[in-house]
Amino acid sequence: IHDCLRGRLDADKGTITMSGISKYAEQLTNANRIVMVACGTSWHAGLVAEYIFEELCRINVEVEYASEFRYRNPVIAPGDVILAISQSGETADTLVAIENAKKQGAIIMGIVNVVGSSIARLSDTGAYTHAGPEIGVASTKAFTGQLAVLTMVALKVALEKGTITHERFLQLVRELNAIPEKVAKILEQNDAIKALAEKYKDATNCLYLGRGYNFPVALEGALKLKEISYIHAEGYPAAEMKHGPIALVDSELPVIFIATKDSYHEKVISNMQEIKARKGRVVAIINEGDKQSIALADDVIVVPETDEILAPMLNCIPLQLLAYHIGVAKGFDVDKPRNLAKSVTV
Ligand code: F1P
Repeated sequence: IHDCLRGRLDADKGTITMSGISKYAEQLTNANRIVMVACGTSWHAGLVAEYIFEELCRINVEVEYASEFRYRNPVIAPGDVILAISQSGETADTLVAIENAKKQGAIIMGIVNVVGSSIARLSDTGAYTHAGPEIGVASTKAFTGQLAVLTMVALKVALEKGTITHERFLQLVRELNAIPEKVAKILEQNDAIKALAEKYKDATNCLYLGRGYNFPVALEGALKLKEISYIHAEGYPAAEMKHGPIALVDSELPVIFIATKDSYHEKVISNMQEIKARKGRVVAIINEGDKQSIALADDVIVVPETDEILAPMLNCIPLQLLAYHIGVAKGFDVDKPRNLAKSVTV
């Protein structure tokens, strides 16, 4: 996050500089629609960004799996901006999706980690995440980097469009600047999360639930568990639980709630009550002093408070650590999960 913010965010002056997007800044600001295309973890970052762009910029956003988008015949209209998100910059589905859109005249913006990669080269404009090399196959820090960059882009567009007040802009810039320190605080809890991993490592299924900005975090937590611990996991919007997944809940099922304080908190608490009433085992990611969650959950992981828009950057980290420690406890090579490739180039 430090590397990603450095040179771009000046919290003292309250400015964000992103030279990479300046060339097409006007098209982005006046975009009729932003279509985010990505795969896996990067797609989850796109989902969080959808909420952020809609909230701050009031632009219509769609988030598409590149692996579907490339084979469809999507309608690309003048004023559409295609935003490709990729850690490796080499994912074939994302690459072909943007090639197709480019042929139809769309402007392509790339949010890519690997400098000089194919997606970066094909993009008309964009910003690197500068998250550094991902050592493991499963994306982790790239996700937080993508969220930081996407948030900075949204903030710049919102300011330009006038859909955000200067005060709110400054408030978010200051909060963004405080994220690295808060991430470090979460990492200090490594041992406690390792102990939780021991407790839950024999689960055969896991449900991850969140609302709003934290719904994609639930998806990402479940994906990490699948990728590196080989435990079947599903991420769901907590509000959708009653439309099906609630049938899975019994005393064996761990349900991981992303329950940090935000505008959805009371609703998340009532979902937690529904799980407890069916004897599910609840692990909750919470903020300090959340008595309601503490009373309901079997286990909690406390993360520092931040603005709800930025919370996914913090909330994903204990979930990544949990998946990591469960994978290690089960004796798996978490850096090279079976059947997965760093960049899926076919
Ligand atoms: C997309 C992705 C990763 C996942 C795995 C396979 O990669 O699905 O999210 O962890 O490595 O590829 P990318 O387009 O972000 O490089």
